[in-house]
Amino acid sequence: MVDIKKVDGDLTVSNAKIAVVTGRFNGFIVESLLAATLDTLQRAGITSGDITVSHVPGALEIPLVVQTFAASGKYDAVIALGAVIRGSTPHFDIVAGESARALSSIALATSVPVINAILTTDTIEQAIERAGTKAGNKGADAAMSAMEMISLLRKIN
Ligand code: INI
Repeated sequence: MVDIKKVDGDLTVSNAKIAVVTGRFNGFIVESLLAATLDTLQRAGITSGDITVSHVPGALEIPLVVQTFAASGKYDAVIALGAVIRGSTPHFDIVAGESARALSSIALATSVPVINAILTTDTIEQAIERAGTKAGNKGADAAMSAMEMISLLRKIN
């Protein structure tokens, strides 16, 4: 019986450059995501010189900057951080849907992992829960996902 080949990513990577694109809208939530992303990346051994952070007005501006980082060829992964809250957003479906769709297509078009940590919640309480309280911190999860994807793509390639 031939062994099945397994290719999985690790959670530690060396020499990885990571860009983080951060929305200012709902900044109170998003800055908590950013702090956890940076903390997790650095605790995993990514040095501050290999991390670039960029701020944009809101979720709708995030994809263009993510695309610019991804297409530059200088980054191993790009993380998108934002918060779209239905309760305070009449055009929630447009803002949430368009940003998510664009991020997925950027990853496929550039072959650079794009980690979508734009929270989409019904209420501000749910957003707070995902930004460092009882549901963890999606910014930290995004950092782990970025490292796993960088590692996996390096192994496959
Ligand atoms: N942007 C967000 O990141 N979150 C939101 O909840 C939000 N709301 O509520 O509208 C939001 N809107 C701004 C949008 O992303 C653009 O910055 C704006 O439309 C200018 O293009």
